[in-house]
Amino acid sequence: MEPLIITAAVVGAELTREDTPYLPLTPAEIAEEAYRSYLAGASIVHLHARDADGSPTQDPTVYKEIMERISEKCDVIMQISTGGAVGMSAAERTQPLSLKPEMATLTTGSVNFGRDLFLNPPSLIEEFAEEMTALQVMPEFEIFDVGMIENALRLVRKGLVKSHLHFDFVMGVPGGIPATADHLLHLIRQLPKDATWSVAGIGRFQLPMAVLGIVLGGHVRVGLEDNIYYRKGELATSNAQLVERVVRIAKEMGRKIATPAKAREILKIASSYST
Ligand code: KMH
Ligand code: ZN
Repeated sequence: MEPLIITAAVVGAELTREDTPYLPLTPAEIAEEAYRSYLAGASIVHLHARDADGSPTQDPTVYKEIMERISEKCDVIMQISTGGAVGMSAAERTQPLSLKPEMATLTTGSVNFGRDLFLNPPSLIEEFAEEMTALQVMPEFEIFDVGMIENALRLVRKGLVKSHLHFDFVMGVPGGIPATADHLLHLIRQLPKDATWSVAGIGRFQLPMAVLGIVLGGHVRVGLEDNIYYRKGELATSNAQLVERVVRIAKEMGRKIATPAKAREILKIASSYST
């Protein structure tokens, strides 16, 4: 099996300090969490940004500060969110693409998101894909339900995506595909032969889905964005703590951990981010 790519989703858009006191909010805090996750074994960091009062923002100047701080310290792959937060406009969501990160998320369909709606109609998806391709930003397809895979492949057939195909299965969002082994196997079976995939289990499903990702030859996403607990009733004290556990389990099972350079090779990313 290929070395394991671990993505750390360090902040997200929904959580607050009331949910967990360990959530990074300022650019310095987010960059530090990203760096510590890298030291723990993450080769990709999935980034959201927060404004001065802690609310989600897609302001490229905030992303720029986060990315500069991270790139000063390490060569981890930076993947910005184009999902942003529910309710943001399409124009707002794509703003940080102007920074030309190596990767960005691309959710290929709409999905109920708890009590909200995460809206991604075909016109928006196509526009995002075109912009990423024009800027040479590699999309990671965020798959919240099975139909989103076919939507992603439609983009490829239309020539709107030309990069290596990498899918992240986000499983266990209330409104999306449940986090079960059966559903994961079904998702994997829908992928083209050369595609790669990772799995992000939400909440208490983070650990079991990560273990399945390791044993099935996929890759793994963990972090506070998806899950704030280390175990039932015990908050995780950092993103790195969640990454470290995946590293330990993977090594016990004989799976090597990908460095950022190895992850670039697996994902066929040509060049690294430069400010
Ligand atoms: N915050 C969610 C509405 C992404 O980063 O692309 C969307 C999200 C997915 O987190
Ligand atoms: Zn996200």
